[in-house]
Amino acid sequence: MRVLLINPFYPISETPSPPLGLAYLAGALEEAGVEVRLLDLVVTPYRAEMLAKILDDFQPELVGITAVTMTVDHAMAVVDGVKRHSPRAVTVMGGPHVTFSAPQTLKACPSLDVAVLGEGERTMVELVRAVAAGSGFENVAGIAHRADGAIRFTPPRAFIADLDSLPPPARRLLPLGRYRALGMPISMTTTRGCPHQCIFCIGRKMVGAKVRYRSPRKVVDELEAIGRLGFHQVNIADDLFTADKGHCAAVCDEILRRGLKVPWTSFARVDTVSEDILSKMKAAGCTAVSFGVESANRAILKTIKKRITPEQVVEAVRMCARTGVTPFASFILGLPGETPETIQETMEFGSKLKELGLLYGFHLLAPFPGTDVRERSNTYGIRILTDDWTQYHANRAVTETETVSRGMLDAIAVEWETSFNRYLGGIKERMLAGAAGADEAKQLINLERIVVVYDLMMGEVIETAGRSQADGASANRALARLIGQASGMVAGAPAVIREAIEDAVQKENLVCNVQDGRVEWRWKDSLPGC
Ligand code: B12
Repeated sequence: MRVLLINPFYPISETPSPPLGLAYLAGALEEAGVEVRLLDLVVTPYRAEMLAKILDDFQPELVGITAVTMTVDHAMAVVDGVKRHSPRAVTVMGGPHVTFSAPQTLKACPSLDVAVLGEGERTMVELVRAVAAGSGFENVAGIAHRADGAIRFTPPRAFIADLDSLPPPARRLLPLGRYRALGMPISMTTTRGCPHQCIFCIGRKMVGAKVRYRSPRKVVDELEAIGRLGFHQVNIADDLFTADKGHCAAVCDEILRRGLKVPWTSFARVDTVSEDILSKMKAAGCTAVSFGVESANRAILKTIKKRITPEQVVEAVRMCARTGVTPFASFILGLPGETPETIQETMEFGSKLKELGLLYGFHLLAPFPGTDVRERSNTYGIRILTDDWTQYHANRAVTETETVSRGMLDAIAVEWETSFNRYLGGIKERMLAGAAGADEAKQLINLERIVVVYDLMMGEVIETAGRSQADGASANRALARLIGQASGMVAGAPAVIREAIEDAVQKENLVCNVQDGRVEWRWKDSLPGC
């Protein structure tokens, strides 16, 4: 059996990491003897002909695609493309969006055969077996599918109790080299589950209220392996890495025992950290923790069931400062009960805490399917303005409260983005005047390089400009030629383009092949050792 897994497009501004959920699915499928390929449209441009070629070459019996709310339209378009070209391939969608909107998604996308709800490893293997056996899908738990012209749910599937029983994510199928070239982090998990009930999040419903733990030994085996891949940072993507201090400490102790030096970050709640655990995390390589703070207003914090106080936030930031871990806080504007005054309160809170070393950012409320805030929006006084899922990226308003309009929220988001651009503009001016600090200059150069590498990748510039006749000249000449050709094909200052390409070559993200008298430059996709 052959399965093609697809990651749909979403923009680089969301700092994507290699698709971990799909890698887990691929690992489970391979363990069951299935041949798997993966197409990642976050770092490879989508073209119908390219999809057709993969479908023709690989002939998958089943095609699975993942989606969050903001990517589901793109995912559905790709599913349409798959069905048009390979009508006999069974199409399956999974991930947090379809888990809570299966009937709507199946209705909106007639090319989609099955929606998988929740964790997918076991379900996907059973689906493949059902396809191989030519049986229906009614015995596969945890899905919604089409039967007799209707959409039917099968019984729910229990959460995977023993995470250590899962095969490791098959990362070698992912285009890791492309993510590394873009300077994105790589992610892994140590737990699944979240006991909290925040009304804007589907975490608990998606991964269960009971936290399930992987053994620290297995976690650190994985960290050790991905730590060798040359990513600048590992992101521990658990909903709540610090849910249990015992588990968190055990993972850190194992890292320390092995003497690993891998920089990593994690998500945390301000009420789950202590100075002890932060010190241990710091010693084990943790550079930053991300706290969901959401609001500075007590009444709002209560309504959204966040169950934290502004005092706990201040204390957590202080503890981070004392232990040397960078604290990052994310706020959501437009929550139930939001008024112009509470927005002001939250903004002032953020900027006050900046003095203690806090980095912070804002999102606007996006009421995703499955969240309490969407299901009971009227009770919460939230007006949902659109069901156009492409707008659910949380950077523009899709809701209003009684006193906070869409225009007001959008104006704040625009001002926030403009001030960041002003900040970058300021660095640029100082650089040109020779007065920029080393750190700020490095930040800007990094950002400029990311933009160039991304444009080269998504414009397929390397594939177009990087092919030529070998003329026996040196590798340096081949590189100079590539730089010359690419410079005319992407925006950006020639020096920035040259440095971005040279950097990618030096880090072996961009490699050169000379064969049969032809020079061929290409992005390195899979990385050995994982
Ligand atoms: C780490 C993380 C990130 C990271 C990395 C994301 C990435 N794509 O790698 C960053 C910080 C970049 C990020 C960004 C965003 N994120 Co985020 N993120 C998470 C988090 C905490 C963990 C995700 C993870 O790696 N899980 C571990 C893997 C193993 O699980 P998984 O990916 O869910 O896959 C499993 C199942 O979903 C299922 N499955 C998934 N795909 C498929 C496909 C098929 C065919 C099948 C059968 C099954 C299946 O099987 C997999 C294995 O069990 C989740 C919370 C959560 N509990 O899910 C939020 C979460 C996924 N993010 C969310 C959001 C909203 C975003 C953003 C839109 C942020 C924003 N602007 O608001 C962006 C969008 C980026 C994107 N397209 O993914 C929401 C999604 C809600 C929704 N309905 O859209 C979540 C659920 C959190 C929440 N608020 O409720 N995120």
